[in-house]
Amino acid sequence: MRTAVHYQVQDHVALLAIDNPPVNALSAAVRQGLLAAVRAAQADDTVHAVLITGLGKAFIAGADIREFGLPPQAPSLPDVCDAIEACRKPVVAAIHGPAHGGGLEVAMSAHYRVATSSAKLGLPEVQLGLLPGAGGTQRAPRLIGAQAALDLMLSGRQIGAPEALRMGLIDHIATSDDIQLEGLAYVRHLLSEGAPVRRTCEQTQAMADRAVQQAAINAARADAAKRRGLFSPLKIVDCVQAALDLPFAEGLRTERALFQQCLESPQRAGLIHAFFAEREVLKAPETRSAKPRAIQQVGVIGGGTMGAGIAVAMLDAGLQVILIERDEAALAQGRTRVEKVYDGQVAKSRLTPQGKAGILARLSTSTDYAALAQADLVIEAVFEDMAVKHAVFAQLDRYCKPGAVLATNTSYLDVNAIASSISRPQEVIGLHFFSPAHIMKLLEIVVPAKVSPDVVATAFELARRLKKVPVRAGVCDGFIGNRILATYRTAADHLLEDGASPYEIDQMVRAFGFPIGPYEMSDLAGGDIGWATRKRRAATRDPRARYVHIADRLCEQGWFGQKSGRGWYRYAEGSRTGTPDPEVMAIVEAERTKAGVQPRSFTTEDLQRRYLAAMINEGAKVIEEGIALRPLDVDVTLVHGYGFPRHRGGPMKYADQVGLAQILADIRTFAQTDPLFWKPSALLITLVEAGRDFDSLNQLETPHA
Ligand code: T1G
Ligand code: NAD
Repeated sequence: MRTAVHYQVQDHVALLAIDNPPVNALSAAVRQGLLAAVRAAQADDTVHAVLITGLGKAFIAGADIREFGLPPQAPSLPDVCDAIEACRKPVVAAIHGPAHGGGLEVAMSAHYRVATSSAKLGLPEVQLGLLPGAGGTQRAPRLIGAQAALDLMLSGRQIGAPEALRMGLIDHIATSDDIQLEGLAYVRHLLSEGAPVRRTCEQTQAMADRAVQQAAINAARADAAKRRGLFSPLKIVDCVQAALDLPFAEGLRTERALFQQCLESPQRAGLIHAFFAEREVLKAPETRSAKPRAIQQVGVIGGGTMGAGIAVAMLDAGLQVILIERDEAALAQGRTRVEKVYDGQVAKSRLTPQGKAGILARLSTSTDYAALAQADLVIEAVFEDMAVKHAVFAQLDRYCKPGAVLATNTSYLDVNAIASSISRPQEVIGLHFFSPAHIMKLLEIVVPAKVSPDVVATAFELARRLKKVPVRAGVCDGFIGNRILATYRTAADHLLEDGASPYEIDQMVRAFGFPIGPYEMSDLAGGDIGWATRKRRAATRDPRARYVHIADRLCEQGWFGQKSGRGWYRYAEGSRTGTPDPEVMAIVEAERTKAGVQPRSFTTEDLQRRYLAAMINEGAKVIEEGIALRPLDVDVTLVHGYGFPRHRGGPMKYADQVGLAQILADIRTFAQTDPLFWKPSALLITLVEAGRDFDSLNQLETPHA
């Protein structure tokens, strides 16, 4: 059994070294080891002081998140922190790497804190639907004041050592990265100064001015109330109010009670699912079996909406970029789109003019594909037309060096067909970015049949360098995200024709936690894109399938959305906020009559159940067909690419929380009027019959082959 906390005494200093790789999470074994070590140091008369450090790359990354939801094991972290604080000998926390959540709470319960210059400190519990539940909400304000403490706990951001020193969170910045050595030196310095035990719970200076503290709490409460249905932020504010109003021990009791409420909230389960899912998606089979190729020079074909954004993403990652366009005019527009992004950053003082020049020095542009001869990877983002894609790939096959990775940013087209159109299909992969490509985190890595594993591994490594969240997807129309989007958007259109208004549907979707609804999204992206897709699909559409013509009617009027001043909503000159449009409702009513539909009213719950059931059912089909490896891949895709509220974990996690039997029952009810659209997923039926949930598939080493 690995020792979780190493204990030794050196020159009257008890050295406690936490050893729980990879990030020294505060598992039960670590808590037991820490408590035992503090007690041993306390009882050992030869010990004059205690030093707590972490081995490996971290001090402590917090409580062991995997333990949440499991039966608690003693000692609790609050008890460990109280024991550290109560120690009658000076305790020093020596921090390197991350000191997050419970890790920073351990450090704050120590009497003094030293950190390396590269240390990162934070209280990110809010990102897990929790709050600092080991005294952090009571000790942080006593050390740094209510405002700074609330900022750390409500943003979840991590700060560096210099900022931590300025705000009084640490006492000293080490001069080298050898934290054990630096920690020992600092302890000796404190002992030589006769530094007393300094308990954080007794600190009052930072919260002395009550009016200032109360003002900070009131401001934070107002902000927290605006955070779209999130549970824990307001609880954090309540805890800091208790820190101001109550004696320490009572404040701790308030914190414990509110922590328990957060622990029981479904948001905690959703956010922790999202945390681990974002790490599991990185582990595609190919990343285990193959080595990525080196990428330094990248070609981008097409400098339009996506090409320019992709070029910026590559430049931001420090890569060399060659932008290719079909003619000089388009090339100039492409370069201008790229430069505009950096001009914006300079204007907001996020980048200096020299910085901008340095970045653009790595950008070259051309209309000649021969310029790509040394590119390690080339990605095309030209028109969504198979003939254009084939023409471009023929050029790439002719000019690119052997071993160059050839990628397509297509949204829907058959990547297998694109790959088979050239002599080296094993080098072709889909890299599906989302608009704006330099901002949106999601990257669908579309794996065609003939691709070689190291090309897939290269794509995942590129995603890491671009700081994207990659999801492995198989080839089908729309891959994971756009395929599911097309289905729940169709469900919305059915509801629209059956009697709901686009505005109440958008409202329901926003109330559920999405940033915007499907009709607002259409107006933002441009209704013409969906119209082009519907036209492209018309030839292969199942003639038995219900088809709602309302959106086509709007597009025939040129009402594409924000870009044309009206779509589903009307937009005042220069405004991005639309107002409901009675002329749209007139078209909706006319189409209902044409379709012979007797409109009916829907409750918000009716709308929500259909919209989500469509999303979940299609998600299950995407998994059963192997397009997505696991349910968590669908969750990460919808959360990072389609605005699905992160605190619900994703559609498949949400389905587990509702209960798959309920979801299937709803689908079967809806199928009574439309059996084709509402054909239940075979996987969903199997899981319900087996009494299992989607999460049971996430644990599988080889996803449900
Ligand atoms: N518990 C369990 N596992 C953890 C973990 C944790 N706290 N942190 C990381 N891991 C796993 C992670 O899943 C991955 O596993 C591996 O470690 C490496 O992580 C009472 C309630 C510290 C910045 O929110 O933000 O304390 O995939 O890939 O990029 O108040 O990990 O290899 O199997 O992310 O170098 C608060 C969470 C907890 C910090 C390092 N703490 N961790 O990033 O590595 S709640 C957090 C991180 C709490 C108390 C409360 C990051 C990191 P695997 P990684 P990294
Ligand atoms: P766009 O019309 O804005 O840009 C396409 C660019 O390709 C144009 O500048 C055009 O001049 C250039 N081009 C066309 N043929 C070329 C050729 N033979 N050689 C070099 N350049 C050529 O289109 P977009 O929205 O950027 O979409 C590009 C691709 O990305 C499409 O496949 C689209 O489906 C996909 N995509 C779009 C989005 C989105 O939200 N717009 C999101 C993801 C993926």
